[in-house]
Amino acid sequence: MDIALIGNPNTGKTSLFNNLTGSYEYVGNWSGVTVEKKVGQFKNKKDKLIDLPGIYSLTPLSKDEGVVTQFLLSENVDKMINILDASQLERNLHLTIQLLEYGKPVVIGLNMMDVALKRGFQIEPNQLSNQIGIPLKPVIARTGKGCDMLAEAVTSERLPEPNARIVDYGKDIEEAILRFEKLFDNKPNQSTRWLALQMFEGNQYVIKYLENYIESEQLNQFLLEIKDAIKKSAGTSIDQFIFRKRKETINQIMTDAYIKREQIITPLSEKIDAIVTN
Ligand code: GDP
Ligand code: K
Ligand code: MG
Repeated sequence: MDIALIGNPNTGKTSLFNNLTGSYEYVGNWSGVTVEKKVGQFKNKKDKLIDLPGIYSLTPLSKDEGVVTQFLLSENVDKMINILDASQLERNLHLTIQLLEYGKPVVIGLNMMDVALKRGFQIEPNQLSNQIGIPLKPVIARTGKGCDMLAEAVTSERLPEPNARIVDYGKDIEEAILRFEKLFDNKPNQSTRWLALQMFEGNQYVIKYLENYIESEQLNQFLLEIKDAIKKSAGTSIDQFIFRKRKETINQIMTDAYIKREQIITPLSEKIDAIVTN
């Protein structure tokens, strides 16, 4: 199976990649750009791990976001590991939501657990996993702690379908997504919900891709109408509106499963051993 490793910059992707794969890896560039591509083999020798550039969101601002979007549009990925920095969870979850919307099975590697615990964050991995609705394993990629559990979770045969509707974007957008689905004669491989939301955000790679399926004039008209509707009803641009809706969902997740400053001082190593198992 092809498993992709995706996360924000500096979340420990390289450290995790090295921990999950054996020594074998090949290095090249992603097609058309000078961005390094790394593919390694899991220690089980059956599954492949594909390293992607670190990004905060899929909507392309630079070639790195472009590489990840193009990858999701063109390559056949079976599963994904979304690596998160546990000490920067709020910021990291914006990408997670976009991956859930993509619809392929995702497992979260909650990294930097030592940093988060040292800063006094109280984290409930199981509750966080339930809130987000997908498997989650706490890890410390720098030392390798928890990495075997993560490998086992992601390479196991059956993974739950992620909840692509984790964010309810409200009447205007939800109805537009339904109308969007009717514009296709032939359905693409990717989730139309994901394609619609990426298009609404202005992901140029997705818009270009959609022109293979829908006439660009019809696509532009459709896009203008929904942008207008959001401007009228919410007074903001559609990308800001989408960002805000995701933020509301993230805030809810954070309230229920995260950050409560700890009152009792337990030694750090004991806290880590209680939460991150080998
Ligand atoms: P990338 O930019 O996402 O590939 O992240 P790297 O693997 O290069 O890691 C960035 C920095 O964080 C490096 O200095 C790592 O040694 C460090 N790092 C990675 N994982 C952990 C972790 O779980 N805990 C701590 N304390 N540091 C980590
Ligand atoms: K780095
Ligand atoms: Mg790296």
